[in-house]
Amino acid sequence: MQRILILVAVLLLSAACAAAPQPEIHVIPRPVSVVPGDGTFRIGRGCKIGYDDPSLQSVAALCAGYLADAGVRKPVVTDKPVHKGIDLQLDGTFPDEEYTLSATPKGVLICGGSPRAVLYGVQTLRQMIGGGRVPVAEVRDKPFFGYRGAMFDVARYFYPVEDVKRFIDIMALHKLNTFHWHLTDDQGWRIEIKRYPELTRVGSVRKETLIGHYKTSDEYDGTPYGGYYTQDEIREVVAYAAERCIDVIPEIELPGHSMAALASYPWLGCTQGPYEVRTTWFYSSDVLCAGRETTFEFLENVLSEVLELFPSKYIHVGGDECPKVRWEKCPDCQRRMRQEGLKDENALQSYFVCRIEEWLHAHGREMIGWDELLEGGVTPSTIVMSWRGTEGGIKAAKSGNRVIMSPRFYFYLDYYQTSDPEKNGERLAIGRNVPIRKLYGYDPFDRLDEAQARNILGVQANLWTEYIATMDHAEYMLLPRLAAMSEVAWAPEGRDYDDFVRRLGTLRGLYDRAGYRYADFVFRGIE
Ligand code: TNX
Repeated sequence: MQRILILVAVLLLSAACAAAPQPEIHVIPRPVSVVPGDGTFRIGRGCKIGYDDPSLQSVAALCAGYLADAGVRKPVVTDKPVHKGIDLQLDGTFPDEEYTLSATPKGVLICGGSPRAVLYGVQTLRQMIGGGRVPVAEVRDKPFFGYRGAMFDVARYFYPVEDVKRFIDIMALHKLNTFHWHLTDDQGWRIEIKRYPELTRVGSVRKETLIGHYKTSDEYDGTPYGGYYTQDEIREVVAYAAERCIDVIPEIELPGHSMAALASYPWLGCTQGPYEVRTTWFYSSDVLCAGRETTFEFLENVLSEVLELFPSKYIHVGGDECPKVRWEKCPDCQRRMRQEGLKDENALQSYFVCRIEEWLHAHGREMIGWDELLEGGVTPSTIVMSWRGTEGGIKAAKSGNRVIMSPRFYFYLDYYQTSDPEKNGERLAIGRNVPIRKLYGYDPFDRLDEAQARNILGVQANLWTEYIATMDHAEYMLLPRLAAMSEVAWAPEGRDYDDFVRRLGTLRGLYDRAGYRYADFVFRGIE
């Protein structure tokens, strides 16, 4: 009798399960394919996460943390296959970043060509979990672009290590793989360099900060502001990012945007100072002197320490917005131009940057610079980051240079998010606006034929912080626009905005659980 009762109960229960509608699977960035099946896998208390290769240990640990965040009690990691739980496996036949995820009522199997691919599968799993269950499905996935970046400007405002880690976590959730860390600028030098202690003693502090917008205000707060990372902290961040399969590219700005360095060591400038760390935004006419050898010695010494800290293949040297007025009057710069047969100051800028590039090559690294570098000419090996628009990037890609597209009218997350910021209650921003729809619609292949398009390494969103002083505010500017950018980077073909917005609802739930701030304009239909 008892047996019959149990049987009836089981039958009733399975009928109820069959009738329950299969939850829709919403993942951002959109996977290559998702084939839903019937039923769900319930991730219960003590759910096991197994891995089959020691290189997956930290991915498994991250997975356990994510499950705990999603409400799973006490997930357990083991270095053996578990079958009735979550299995993580390496599959050497897969390309580096490709993975599959198959969820059955018994468990989830994630296979990837590398630990980073498996981690992408785990990030997808995070978005599939709802109410402690994973819907049965087969997911196949790989990214379109190999470079999927986000830049964080910690020079204008300083963000402590904990904030930077949060930024990296947010990147990992969106399957981005390159963190561009903007560490030096006119308003602050943020990285400890042992050989030049003044860079942080003097250069990391400005005596006060502008209140309001630099175009309309001349009011200052009268309060010193500063901060920097010790080399140990830098190492900590690089290791944290590496665990999340994210490369960190440091940016050391030259020859412009260098007031913090000039204030620390006035002999770096054409007029020899005195200089002070800039207290307002925009940039300064004073730049590194291109005539004196001491400038290059300084930069090589700084970069030597930087290379020790950052294992990344690429190093970013800025190169943007470098006024030439000091060079025009500087006898050392003019002598350099005569000696080197350089026709103008743009050519001098190229000379400057190419020298640094040569040095980086000699040390096994490659150089990225902003698109202004094109004005005086670049070498074929320079990687151009196109920010002033898409023109620079298109021109560079056509002439065979590798390019990262970061055009400001699409990917500048410091711009307003709606067309009527005041009415919509947006906080003060630098200007213009990039609503999420605009960002989502960016075409990275614009005006390029197939061969030229192959020079586009990828895309990047930039968070400049002139008007963003706290992590709360940074997250509000970043999310959910970063989600749109991640889809341009991961799955640029066949995008559909309405479908994206539908899927964004699920990601929003995850933002809420993780405690990430975000702007909700898109959810209220405001553009
Ligand atoms: C231009 S993008 C800059 C930054 C500013 C940004 C503000 C770039 C290479 N230079 O220094 O922070 O505009 O949107």
